[in-house]
Formats: sequence, structure tokens, C-alpha cells
Amino acid sequence: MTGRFPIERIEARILDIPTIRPHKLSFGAISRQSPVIVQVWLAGGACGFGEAATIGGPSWNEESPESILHAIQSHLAPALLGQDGARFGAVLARMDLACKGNAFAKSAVEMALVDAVARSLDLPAWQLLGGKCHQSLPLAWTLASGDIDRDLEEAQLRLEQRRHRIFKMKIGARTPEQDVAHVTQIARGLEGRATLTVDVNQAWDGATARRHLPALVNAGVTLIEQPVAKWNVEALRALSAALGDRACIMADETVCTPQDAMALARAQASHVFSLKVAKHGGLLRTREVAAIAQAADIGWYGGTMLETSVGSAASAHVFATLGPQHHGCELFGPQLLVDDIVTERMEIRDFELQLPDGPGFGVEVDPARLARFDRARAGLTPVHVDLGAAAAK
Ligand code: MUC
Ligand code: MG
Repeated sequence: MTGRFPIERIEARILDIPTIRPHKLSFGAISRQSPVIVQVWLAGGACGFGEAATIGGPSWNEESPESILHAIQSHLAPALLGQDGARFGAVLARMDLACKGNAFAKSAVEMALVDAVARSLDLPAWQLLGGKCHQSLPLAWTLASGDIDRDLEEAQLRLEQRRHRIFKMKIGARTPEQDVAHVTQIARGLEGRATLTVDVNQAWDGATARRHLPALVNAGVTLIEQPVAKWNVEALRALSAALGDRACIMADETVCTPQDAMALARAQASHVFSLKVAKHGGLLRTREVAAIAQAADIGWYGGTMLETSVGSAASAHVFATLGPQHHGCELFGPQLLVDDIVTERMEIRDFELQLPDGPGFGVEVDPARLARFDRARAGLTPVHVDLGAAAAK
């Protein structure tokens, strides 16, 4: 055992939580989320929670709930027992030695350690992450029911409730012409009352994007997320240059590591980075990617992998420490789930997500809910994304 905060125990489990409606993306639809929840105990009794969520098993990227659970139980936890849990950089380096890649798995462990150490010190996590610059952030909602009337109804309700006035539309599952028509109708229905963004989740090639992005921009879309494949930096560059100041290109799947961020910055291939704690491999590494964005005059957006309130609150804490060049955040994951695993969700007021300021990530896990959704208890099998819409293309 070393240091002031020796790691005594690390446990991980997969939860299965249904969504309030099918959530349709370019590569398929999901009806439940399966976050991996990590719990760590430090010698002396302090405990913290972390989370990594994927979308549709391994459909969004290579990691799945099952691979994350395996990496943590078989490789990361054994490498960390007895180590000082507060030496976050050393912990990350040790996880890198034990396991190549597996950013999501590492992020869940690091998150739980930050929570546990912050709770031991009775501090909010943002104090360990550089100090907060924001107390709240504009909060987007994703319209992804696949149905125009339902999307508009959802948007109207959220505007009335003063919860959201940034709406992201998931496109790329249907033909580009159908997508443009769908987005145009939503834009007409919400004209002057909302900011509109789209996420193509890599579905288009460069030529398709060049042809159809102008129509989306004409309809009123101001931020276009990952229109092309993650490797296609050249197409992102050309699209960013062509759009000028009419709209912004945002990289998501393309920007995971600091090296990805450097490559995009050098190529001037995107105006904004979608930051996500899981894909960067943790809270500290999110700050590294954000630092490159800031140095290169690239904006940031607080992205989500549709986590519960644990992962969402952790993300809110690190986003709160970042600079002013932001496009808001989309930490709406908890609202897409039929239930949560915390006693009280983060507050949303005047279209902004309020940072929970209590110790750790400022949210309290409810053990009964954790047990209720535990896959090991429920006997559920891995989630497979519904390929219906994507396969029919
Ligand atoms: C993504 O690619 O951004 C985030 C929000 C949402 O609806 O899907 C995700 C994944
Ligand atoms: Mg995205």
C-alpha cells in the first residue's frame, strides 16, 4: 500500500436501463443503455463512483459494455490495487502499461478515483481538476425519434419547460434528401426559437457532405457534427473551409486522443471539438484535448455518451473548468433514461445545466436503484443495436 489514498477495492458492473423512446442514430436505434458503473474503495473507507457508457454495444466505437467490464476486472483493477489513488497521472500511466487503448474502461476507473479522493477531502471534483470557470452551461437536447411530429412535440415541450433551446438532430440513417427535408421541417416549426445542430455520425462520404450541407445550413443549422468517417480529416478540412463563417464543423469520433486533436488543429479541419470524457480516456485527458483546442483557437462542446447522472455529473465537473470558447453541452443522458441511479438529478434551470457543487461529483448514488438495474441480477444479455433503419439504406 502506498500514499495517502491507497486503493483497496475496485468493482464494476453493467446496468441495463431502458430509454424513454427509441433513440435513432445513423448506425441504428437503441432502446436501452448499458452503462458500466465502477465503484472504488480507498483504505479508510472513502468510496467513489465512475461510469463509462457506450451506444449500441460496440456500434459507436470499438468498446462495448462487455469489453469495458472485462478490461476493468481482469487487467486495470489488479494493476491498481494498493496504488495511491490520488496520484491520478501515475494511475493513468499504470493503466496504460496494463492495457493498450480501452479509453472508456480507463475513464470509468479514473472517474471513480477522482470522486473518491474528492469525497475524502470533502471537496467538489472541479477543485481537483483546475477550478471552475462555469457554474452552468447551455444544455442541448437530441431529437432522434425519427418522426417529425414527435420531434417537434418534444422540442416544443422542452422550450416551454425552459429546459432546452439547442436541438441536435441525428441524421444519416435515411437518404440525404430525406434528412434535409426532415431537418427543414423541424427548422420551420422552431424558427427563431432554437439553435439547430445535426450529427451525421460518420454516415456520409465527402462528396455527399459537400452536396447536402449547404441545404442544411440554409435551413438554419449552425453546427454540423462528424459528417464524414472518423479517418476523413481531409474532407473535414475541405468542408470547414467551404462553410466559412456560415456554420461550424464539429469533430466527434475523429477527436479522441491529444494526437488526434493535434492533427485536426494542424489541418484546420474543424471549428469545434466535441469533448467526451470516455473517448479521451478520463477527466484529466479531457483537459489535455481541451488545452489543444484552446491553443489552436478551436471551440469546445460538452459531449455525451448518454451516461446516467454519475457520468454526466463527472463530465459537468470537468467541463466547468474549461475556457469560454464553448457551444454549450448535451449532458441530457439522464433525461433519456426511464430512471436513474442517483437520489437527485442535476438541476436544469433557464435552459442551462447547473453544476452540482457537493463533494465529489455532487450526486449521491442510490444502492437500491443500482441493484435494480444490475445486469448480473436481471440476467439480461448484451444489447444489440437495432440495425433496421441503417441496414435498409
Ligand atoms: C454522439 O455521437 O454524439 C450523443 C448524443 C446523442 O444523441 O448521441 C450521442 C453520440
Ligand atoms: Mg456525435
